[in-house]
Amino acid sequence: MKYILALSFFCACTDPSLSVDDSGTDGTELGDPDTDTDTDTDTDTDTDTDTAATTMPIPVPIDAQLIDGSHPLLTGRLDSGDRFARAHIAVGDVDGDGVGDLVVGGRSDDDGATDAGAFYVLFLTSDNDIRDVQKVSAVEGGLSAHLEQPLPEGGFFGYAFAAPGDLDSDGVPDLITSSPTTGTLFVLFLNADGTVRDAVQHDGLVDAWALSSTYDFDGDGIAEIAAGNPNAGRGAGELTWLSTSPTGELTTVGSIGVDELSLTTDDGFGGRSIAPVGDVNGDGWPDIVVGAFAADDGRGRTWVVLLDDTGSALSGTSIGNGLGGFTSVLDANDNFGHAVIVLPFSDVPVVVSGANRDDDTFEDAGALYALTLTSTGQVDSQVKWGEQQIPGVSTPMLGRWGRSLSLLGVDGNQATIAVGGGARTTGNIWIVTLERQP
Ligand SMILES: [Ca+2]
Ligand SMILES: [Ca+2]
Ligand SMILES: [Ca+2]
Ligand SMILES: [Ca+2]
Repeated sequence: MKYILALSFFCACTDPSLSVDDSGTDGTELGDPDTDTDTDTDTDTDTDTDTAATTMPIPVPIDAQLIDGSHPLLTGRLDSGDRFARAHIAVGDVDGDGVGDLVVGGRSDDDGATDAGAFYVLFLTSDNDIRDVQKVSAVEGGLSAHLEQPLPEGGFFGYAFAAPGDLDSDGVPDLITSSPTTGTLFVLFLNADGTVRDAVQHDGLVDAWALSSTYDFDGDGIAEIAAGNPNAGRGAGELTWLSTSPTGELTTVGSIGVDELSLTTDDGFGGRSIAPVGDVNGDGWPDIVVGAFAADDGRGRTWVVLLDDTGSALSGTSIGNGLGGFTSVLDANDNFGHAVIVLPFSDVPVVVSGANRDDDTFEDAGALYALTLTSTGQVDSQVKWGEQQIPGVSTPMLGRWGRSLSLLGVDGNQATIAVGGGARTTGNIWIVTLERQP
């Protein structure tokens, strides 16, 4: 048997289109009341100590650039409550200019109907700005001509994304997204200008609140898609494996849930983030990390799930408050694990997990934790990136920084990621450059 890491997972990627990732976050839907009754007393005594030594495996944030509704290319386009950047993904180089592009969802966009949803293709420049934007919604971007019915009210189109690569080999990367409230998945074949050339719609497979393109277990050249439904199994949550094809078919080929892991009701496993992590335990088969942000009274957990050659779970380790070697203190409703990505450095991969309702600076400011893992999936080292430690980032009250994450690329000792914030406002996204220090 063999597997092919999706999109050259461990390459020293200079092309952001090679990045694998998924999304992430948000959440008014599951235990995330807008009428926040959080009664945290903030008695954290975090001991986020770096194990100072030679070259630190965990990089340091060195730059952050904000893209929000004040950007000249977005002015007047984002409305309050659109939830821009609830999820986003490095889809690949759509326009073929050599720079990978970023798809950013706005699941509560009101084009066509209230909360019908939308996404934007942001054509990035090499200095992490955007040079053009294409919106795809019920009324823009050529989508509606290919749908069986209009995007419905409350469908949250664009809630989660997977980047499967160029499925149909026409030179333009393609995209998979979801309307989780209607149980619909969309395989979208894109044009080089970001509009939709064709769409294949699938109803009834899975309510996908998280999506990720992972590994090619069956060796057909296309990585299997992991879809997370945190509401499955009375809220224990479940991951569903989907195999896709060059024509946009999707077939269920397996699952991971309460039968495989020690999940309990309301853990919310699979919501709202899943990411490939490489071969953690060195058995030759690639493994995954999966968020469970609702677990433990909303403190949240991040699972490291060891897989066999078919994607079945061999075992899982949950990382959280007092669990899995994690040494920071999580408060109730911090939502650790709401967003998860992996920085695929060639030697030691770094897991980044968002706790977008961290209150250590102020209410729901948000924070990120960066972790390296032992071969058993426990935390080996960890660093917390709070608001004060990110150059240029000043999150507003209720900033929810880190509600969503995506990986733009890794090049040597540098990584570039996108970080969503502003959950209760219009929404915003930061492009953050990280660098390992000698
Ligand atoms: Ca491009
Ligand atoms: Ca294509
Ligand atoms: Ca496959
Ligand atoms: Ca493994």
